[in-house]
Order: sequence, then C-alpha cells, then structure tokens
Amino acid sequence: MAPASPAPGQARSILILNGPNLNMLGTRQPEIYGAETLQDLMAAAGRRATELGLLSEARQSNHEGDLVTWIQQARKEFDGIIINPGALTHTSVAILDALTLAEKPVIEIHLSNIHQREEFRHHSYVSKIAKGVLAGFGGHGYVMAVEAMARILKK
Ligand code: CA2
Repeated sequence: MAPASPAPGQARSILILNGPNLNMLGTRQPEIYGAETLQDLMAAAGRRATELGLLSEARQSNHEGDLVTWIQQARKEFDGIIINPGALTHTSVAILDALTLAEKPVIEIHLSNIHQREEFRHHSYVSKIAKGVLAGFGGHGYVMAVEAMARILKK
C-alpha cells in the first residue's frame, strides 16, 4: 500500500468506504438508489481510478467501528478517502473524529440528494471535514468523486 507521502512519481492511493446497508444496493428502492449493485459501482470507480493512475481499494461495513478502524488505518496507508457513510452520515461523531484525525482529503458522496429528502437527512457530520460533497448523481457520483480526488491529489 502507498505510504503517507509517496516519492515523486509513485502512484497515489485512495480508499473508498461505504457504510450500513449499502451492500443492499440493487435489491430494493431502485427509484431512490438505482438498480446497480455496490459491486458494480465500486468496479466502475476502480476502473476510473486506474485510468487516472490511482491505486484504489473499496470496502463496505454495516458496523461503525469497522469504518472508524479503516479510517484510522488510512492515515498511514492511503492518500485520500472517499466515503458514503450511509445513515451514519447523520449520526456519527465517531466517524467525523476519525476523519479529522486522518488528516487526508475527504470527499463525501451520497447516491440520493439528501437535501430533497426527510429533514433528518439534511444534516451531515462528515460534511464538517469533507473537502467536497456529491449528492444526487446516483452511482455515477463515485466516478465523479474519484475524478475530483485525482485533481486534489495532483496539487
Ligand atoms: O444517498 C445515499 O447514498 C445515502 O447515504 C444512503 C443511506 C441513507 O441513510 C443516507 O441518508 C443517504 C442509506 C443506504 C441504504 O441503502 C439501501 C440500498 C438498497 C435498498 C435499501 C437501502
């Protein structure tokens, strides 16, 4: 895995994290979340990362603690983090704290436009630390997030 400060010319690496229930994509509520599976979306994002010369790894967990541990590890092992925290977006100070401690660029992504939905989805703890937020572009948002991260890591 890539070190925190890669030598010149060394590929940058990104970690793509997905929170609770996103493993269910493609099975229910396609009108909100689309018909593709998480595996499809991560494959497309991974292909775009490769095209842009980035190393990438995607993980999903239904457990907050797994996400916190992976974010802690990312401090040493990855150069940037793309995260769809799922419902933990709206509740998790622990994920916000872990992302803050990681000291890496963070992009927050949501399949749906959370601002057009129920009031309780309008607030995001993660947005406090995110460099940018993508919401409402469906699965293509992950590809857009990879492209945005590539630009951030080039600077
Ligand atoms: O729009 C998003 O990406 C969300 O992060 C998805 C979360 C939701 O709690 C956030 O408010 C917005 C929910 C993910 C649930 O995924 C499902 C997948 C298939 C069927 C049902 C739910």
